[in-house]
This record gives sequence, C-alpha cells and structure tokens, in this order.
Amino acid sequence: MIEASSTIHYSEEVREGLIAGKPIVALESTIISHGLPRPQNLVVAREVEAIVRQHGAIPATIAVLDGVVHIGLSETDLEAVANRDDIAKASGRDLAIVVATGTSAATTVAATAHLAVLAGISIFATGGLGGVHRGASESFDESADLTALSILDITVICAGVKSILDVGATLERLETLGIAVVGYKTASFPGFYLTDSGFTIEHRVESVAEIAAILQARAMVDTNHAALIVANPVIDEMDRSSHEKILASGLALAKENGITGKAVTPFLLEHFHAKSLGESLRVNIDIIKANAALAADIAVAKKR
Ligand code: PSU
Ligand code: MN
Repeated sequence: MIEASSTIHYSEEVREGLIAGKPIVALESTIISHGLPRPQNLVVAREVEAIVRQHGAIPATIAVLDGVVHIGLSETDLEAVANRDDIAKASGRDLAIVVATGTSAATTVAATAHLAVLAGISIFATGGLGGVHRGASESFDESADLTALSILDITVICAGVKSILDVGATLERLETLGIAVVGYKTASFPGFYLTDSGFTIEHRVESVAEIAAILQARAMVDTNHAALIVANPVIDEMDRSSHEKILASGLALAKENGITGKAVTPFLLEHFHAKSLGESLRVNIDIIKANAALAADIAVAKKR
C-alpha cells in the first residue's frame, strides 16, 4: 500500500479495509463520466457501490480530482465525477500530467487498474474492456487497456470487450500479451451488449471458488505479472438486430465526423444510448451491476 501523501487520498473505509486486509473492489470512473449519460450515471455509480457492500466488500471507485488521486470516493466526489464538466478521460500515461497540473480526470480501465495495484487492490469490476478497434490495421487504434493489463497483477471482471470493437483481434492480442481469460459459466466470449460475441474461449469456470483457486495458483506458478480477465456475460442482452443497425450507423457517423483517438469509445457508446431508446443503457447498467456483484464475491472468496 502506498503511503499517505498529498497526491493520493484514500476514503476512510478503503484505508481501514487495506490495513485490516478486508475484501476491496476497485471501480473505474470513466464509465461514470464518459460512458453513461446524466443523470443516470450518478444513480448507477451509487448503486454499484451499494452492490459491492451488499456482497461483503468495500468499493474503491478511483478518479483524479483537482490533482489528487482518489482511491474510494465520498458522496461529494462521486457527484463531482458524474456532473462536473471539466473531468477529462485519463489513461495511464495521462495520470502524472493530470496530477501535476492539478486538473481532474476519470480513469479508464488502464489507469484504474494501475492505481488499484499501486494501492494494493487486486480485484476490479468494469463494464467492458477496451481493445482493438475495427479498422485498427489502418488506424492503429488499440486501447491501452490491453498493454496495461499485460503488466498488472489484477483480476478484472467484465462483460468481455465492447462490441464496438474487433473482438477477434482483441482476443488474439490478449493471448499475445499473456492475459488469461476465463468465462464465468460460459465458454463463449461475451459481447458486452450481447451475451455471446460469437467467439469461443478455452477456459470456463462454474463458481467463485474455482476463480479463487486460479488466483492462488497464479501466484504459485508466477503468472500473476499479467491480469486475469473474468468474462461475465449479460443475461438479458440487447436486441441483436437493433445492435447491428446502431453499430453500423455509429461507425459510419464516427468516420464521417472524423472522430479519432480517445473520443471514439465515448462517441459510439453515446450513439448507442441515443439510438436504442434506453435499451443499450439498460443493458450497460445490468452489466456493471452484475460485474460488481461477482467481483465482490471473488474478493470475499480470495485467500489472503
Ligand atoms: N466500459 C463501459 N463503459 C465505458 C468504458 C468501459 O461499459 O465507458 C471505458 C473504460 O474506461 C475503458 C475505456 O477503459 O472505455 C476504453 O477507452 P479507449 O477505447 O479509448 O481505450
Ligand atoms: Mn483508442
């Protein structure tokens, strides 16, 4: 655990939890600031924290506010992340700049995982990972989530990678980068908004106890220098034909408007939320809640 300093602030419950070795679940903030529309974003952020507590763990939502890294957010902090207009989107490479300039940013999977590990937290729940974008062979757009997870000992519970991505290419990159993937009660890689992306995965687990055993074994065989991904499919998926249509129109619109870099993912998610009349939002919320619950169960079951 890092020492108390003016650049790192722990919430009271996270600080106590770390000292006492209690189960803690890291939560990202980009999904709050840039992944979900207002006002639902704040409601969901609160509910997700409540779910983690109900399942016996301590929530540690991570963000940078006015140059201070926060591990665990107060109600006021959570409101700031959800509602302030000056919250940037920070990947790992942006963290030092945000801190040094005293500005504020929500943290992506890459940045959240980095800060969680720094704080001594090893279980992390999110919605869908970033990955290789469609057309990446031209644009080179691949999320830094992948390279970050290749060097961090963290378990990430997610509904696969976002369906806006090139899922097959992302799975190949996960393999190359040494990032293990297990399907929770499935051998199909989840497709974020969709239960099944159409790609199969090699390893399927049936229980939280099995995941806890894998976590122990990772340390024993020394493969815990890279992340473990627990892919948890959404139960009630988005209507497939509207998913396909909205994705096609979103990709075309992004191209037309010259959307590139870190703006691509928020743009496409926003397009989904606007065009699906609440359906993608409902699914996105289901995903993050289910992942938070499973992450807390894993944190509780993990041998310390
Ligand atoms: N999952 C969601 N909503 C999101 C994200 C993930 O359900 O907004 C965010 C995560 O923070 C992830 C980021 O790290 O999108 C990926 O962005 P990019 O493709 O620019 O790396
Ligand atoms: Mn990108």
